Amino acid sequence: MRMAHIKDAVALCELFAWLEKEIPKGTVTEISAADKAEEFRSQQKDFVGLSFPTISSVGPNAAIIHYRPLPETNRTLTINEVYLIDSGAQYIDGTTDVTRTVHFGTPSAFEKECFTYVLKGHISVSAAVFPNGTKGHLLDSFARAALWDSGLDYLHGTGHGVGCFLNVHEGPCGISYKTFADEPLEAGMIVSDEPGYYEDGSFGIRVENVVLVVPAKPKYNYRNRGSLTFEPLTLVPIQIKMMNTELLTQKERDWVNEYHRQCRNVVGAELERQGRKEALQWLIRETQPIV
Ligand SMILES: *[C@@H]1O[C@H](CO)[C@@H](O)[C@H](O)[C@H]1NC(C)=O
Ligand SMILES: *[C@@H]1O[C@H](CO)[C@@H](O)[C@H](O)[C@H]1NC(C)=O
Ligand SMILES: [Mn+2]
Repeated sequence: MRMAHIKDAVALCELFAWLEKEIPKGTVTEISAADKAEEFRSQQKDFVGLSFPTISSVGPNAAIIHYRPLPETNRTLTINEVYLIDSGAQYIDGTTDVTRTVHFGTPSAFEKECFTYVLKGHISVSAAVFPNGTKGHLLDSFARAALWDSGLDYLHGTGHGVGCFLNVHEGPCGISYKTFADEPLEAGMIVSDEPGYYEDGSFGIRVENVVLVVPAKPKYNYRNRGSLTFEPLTLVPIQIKMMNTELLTQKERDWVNEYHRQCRNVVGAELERQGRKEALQWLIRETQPIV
């Protein structure tokens, strides 16, 4: 699973570097961007196919949660609208599912504010330390707290189980306001962490990583039950331009910097090995520390 996620990140770094160059020409559409993502993934070792139809959506289309581009709805990507791409692949060594929300021009203050609440929720789940045996259900509100605090929310679950060269959506665990498919989380399980925010008729935001449940070692060990946390398997930069860093706490800024350091080290080494220079430059630029 780790290797599959590194290869998948290579493909997405290539995609974003390519989009940055091509979008100003006005020739990239939701469908052609999705096709390009598939083309880059298919160049990776042991690629078998997509793990689900790509959600490639710009502006108001991204506010439709289960949108997928069709010839009738296909919009052109521009430097004026937020772009959301939720995509993944099957490799013989693992399954991926990742969402990134980016702007190729200048996002509005409101778009950044909403993005930042979503990011805070994503981090809150990803960095959570919780007792062994906790059900994912209990973590769902962690992902929503920053949005709720401002009177916002999203109408879907926060995470689903992910198989390894198996179903991209699978049980027995999940992170949802619903209580079904909710076996207790155990070390070694893999789930997604994907809060979002959708402004009807305007834009959609989602930040999704696939994360591995790992043992944690907090200060105490109440009744010897042990503690767990998550380790991100997805290693794709989260666009700094979309963040209002003033709304982030020091702990959240540290999380972003540590996450980006890992993306740079791990995916950077693979980009270098594969000789993908432009994507490597893009990765280095997108993983500068924030203050
Ligand atoms: C998507 O829209 C663009 C124009 O914006 C058009 O050139 C292209 O053919 C469309 N693609 C499909 C598959 O309809
Ligand atoms: C969690 O609990 C299960 C079942 O009691 C046990 O097998 C496992 O080792 C525990 N994990 C940790 C990290 O304590
Ligand atoms: Mn997902």
